[in-house]
Amino acid sequence: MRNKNFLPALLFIGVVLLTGFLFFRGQPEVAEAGTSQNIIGWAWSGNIGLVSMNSRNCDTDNDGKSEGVPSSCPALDTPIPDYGVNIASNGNFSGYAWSNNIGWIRFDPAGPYPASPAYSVKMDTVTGVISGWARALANGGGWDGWIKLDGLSVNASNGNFSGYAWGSDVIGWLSFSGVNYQTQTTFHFNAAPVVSDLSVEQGDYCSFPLHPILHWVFSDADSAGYGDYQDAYNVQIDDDSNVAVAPLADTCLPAPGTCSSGHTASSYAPLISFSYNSTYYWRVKAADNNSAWSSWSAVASFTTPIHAFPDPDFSTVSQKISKDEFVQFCSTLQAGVCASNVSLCYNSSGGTISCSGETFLWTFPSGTQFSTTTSATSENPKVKFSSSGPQTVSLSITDDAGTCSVTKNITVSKPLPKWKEVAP
Ligand SMILES: [Ca+2]
Ligand SMILES: [Ca+2]
Ligand SMILES: [Ca+2]
Repeated sequence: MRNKNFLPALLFIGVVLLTGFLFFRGQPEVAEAGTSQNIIGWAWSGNIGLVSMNSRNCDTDNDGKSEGVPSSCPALDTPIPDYGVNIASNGNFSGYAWSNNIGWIRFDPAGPYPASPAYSVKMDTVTGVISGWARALANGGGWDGWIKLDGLSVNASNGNFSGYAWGSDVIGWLSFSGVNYQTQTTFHFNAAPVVSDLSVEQGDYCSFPLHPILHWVFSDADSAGYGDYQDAYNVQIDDDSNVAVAPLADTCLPAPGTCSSGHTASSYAPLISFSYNSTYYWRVKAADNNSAWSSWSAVASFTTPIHAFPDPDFSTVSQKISKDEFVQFCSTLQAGVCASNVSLCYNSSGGTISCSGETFLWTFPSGTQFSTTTSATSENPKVKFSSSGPQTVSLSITDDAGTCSVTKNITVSKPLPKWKEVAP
């Protein structure tokens, strides 16, 4: 500990006299009760002695009266106001500590601040490192009362403070951990989330281009009890396994993209154009609502279907379809029966080919009769409707990439007359 502080001795004495008056009389408004503040214990300075961080140091049963111990506390049953220093969930300090020598020390004093940083005391909620300014309220008469908290931190595993603050010549070095004193907090340190179980949903590629949907599982030790949830994510996709370098897509570019708050979905549908029969690689990381990021997941991969899905369609040979009359349905080119490939399938080169030879399944209204040579699994069935009016007909085609279907409404007319009436 340095001792270079006799210069302002007169001021120091004045402060002591002033705070003797202040002690438990001119107390500032204390926003929170001592029990609701999460810092307790003592700090110590060679110049001003012990600094109490919470009224519970001397009033352990919180009945507003001192227990009289330890010896730095007011005598037994001396009234004690509720006070204390608190760390909010965002790391900002508030509240007051008490020194028998210099009175109240406020941990969220208003600026302007005497030097950088330009803020009152706060803690990094991940590292526990403390920075910013506190201020002794007895400042004045040439003493600014500022205390710079720099080189001070909280051990996230046990809440113990360590290190020093510098409080000008009056206070000197203020230590938060020593043989006979310790400042500590019950502040809950945020746990970083974890992403796992990456999966890809390939879905239906009949109507839309390739649109794999990427899924992951977000977990956070603080979900239970503290309600943590995913608030941002970053997905990178690439066509080589080195996803980190020059990815095809990065959801946080242009910034901030999905790295900004409010991105709670644990799935993502990439907007890039995928190719068939190709392998893609991806990884994801996510942040909780306290802005703590997970590590990147391991790189996962998926392969797109070997080619585009079938594009089924059909027509009828005759324009007019009548009840109880056979009508030829056409899906593929068949010599002497159907004139063209109405349905189209695809090969691995991306070209269109006939669907002939793939798996066909037709659905006609009940009561529809097939010709003797065709059935519901024919490429080009010939059928006779048993009802007139609008009828629903569907065709699905399955190839080695997938299954797609088409449904159309057919209008079936009343039966044709069996004979023409001829005038006698
Ligand atoms: Ca008490
Ligand atoms: Ca968390
Ligand atoms: Ca790459």
